[in-house]
Amino acid sequence: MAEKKRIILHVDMDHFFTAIEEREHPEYRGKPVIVGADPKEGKGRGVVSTCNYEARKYGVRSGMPISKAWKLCQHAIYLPVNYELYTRVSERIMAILRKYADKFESWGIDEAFLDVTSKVKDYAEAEALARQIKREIIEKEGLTCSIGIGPNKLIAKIASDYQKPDGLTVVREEEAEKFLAPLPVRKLLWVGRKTEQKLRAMGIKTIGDLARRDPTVLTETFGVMGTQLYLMAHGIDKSEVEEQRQIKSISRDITFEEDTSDFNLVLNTLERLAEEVHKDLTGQQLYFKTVTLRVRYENFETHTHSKTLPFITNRLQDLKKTAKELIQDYLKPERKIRLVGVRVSNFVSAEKQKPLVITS
Ligand code: TTP
Ligand code: MG
Repeated sequence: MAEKKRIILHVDMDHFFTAIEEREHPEYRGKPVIVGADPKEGKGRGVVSTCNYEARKYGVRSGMPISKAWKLCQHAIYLPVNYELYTRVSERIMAILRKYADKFESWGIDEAFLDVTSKVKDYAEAEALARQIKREIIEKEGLTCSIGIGPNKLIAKIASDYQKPDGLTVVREEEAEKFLAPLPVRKLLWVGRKTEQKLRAMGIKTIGDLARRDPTVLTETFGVMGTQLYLMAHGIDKSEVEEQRQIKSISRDITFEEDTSDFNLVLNTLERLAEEVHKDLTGQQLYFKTVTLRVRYENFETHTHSKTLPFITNRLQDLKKTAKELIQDYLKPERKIRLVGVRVSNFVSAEKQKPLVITS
């Protein structure tokens, strides 16, 4: 007997941080809300983490300098990032989602893939299941999400983004190519700006344009990624929904809305990311030895650079200092930065290692 076709759901919470803030403060509803760095009357450093859909009407976006958001929408409600609260809500939502799946994979703070193949008989049942999930999240957490249903992770992820907020999009295997065809190539998960430009120069704007190309030409131009792009354009993705193993690392990164050579902005953002990683770390009672910095330049060239400390620590100042040391070589006036990230790893649990822990 042929193996049963997979049915995958991708769940993505709507404007997650701001939706939680609106839930906690109903008086914010209907007004533009922005979570991120302090705008300081337009002089603020740092970036927008996210904003609600009212703020998006003014052109505000994730990763934008907060000073630019201030120019676009001064009357918005500006709030600091309350990562502890968002993480708690995220954990509860993941627990709700996990029980609906054969295999479950969380993806960042507000997204997850669910393989529901054995739980449903067909797409109609999968759709009913998705409605039930949406209902449970509304009832228990008062938050909306968007869900995509498809034959693999790629289609499910693109489908969840298709109608937002509070969306539900079902794409059966036989509809996949038609669904993808009119969408811009950017929607294929890892097509960045540079690849997009290259494709555009070849006259390829939509996923359909890409699907019609000769795969050998794509491979000649893009190497292995060319084959990958061709398969994705045809809606093919064999990757499995992978259950999580033990936490090996904690990381945060941010893509700037516009590539930047403003090093104050980069350093300030790096500090904020370190603070977020640190909160998570203390929440999980972990101590680290290794810090890894990630920098992506405007041409998508990505560098990671690690340093392993000679001691274990959970101190924010160790994390900040190491991350700042690691970034120095990458701050070049002629090279704009697109993304910056920080990761800690090489963990020792606090409980096991109490006597060794350095605290002050
Ligand atoms: P997203 O799912 O990308 O965004 P969102 O949930 O705010 O909005 P949407 O309705 O379009 O899904 O990211 C989830 C959360 O991660 C978001 O609420 C804030 C945070 N985030 C950052 O801190 N920095 C970023 O650059 C991005 C993209 C998100
Ligand atoms: Mg989201």
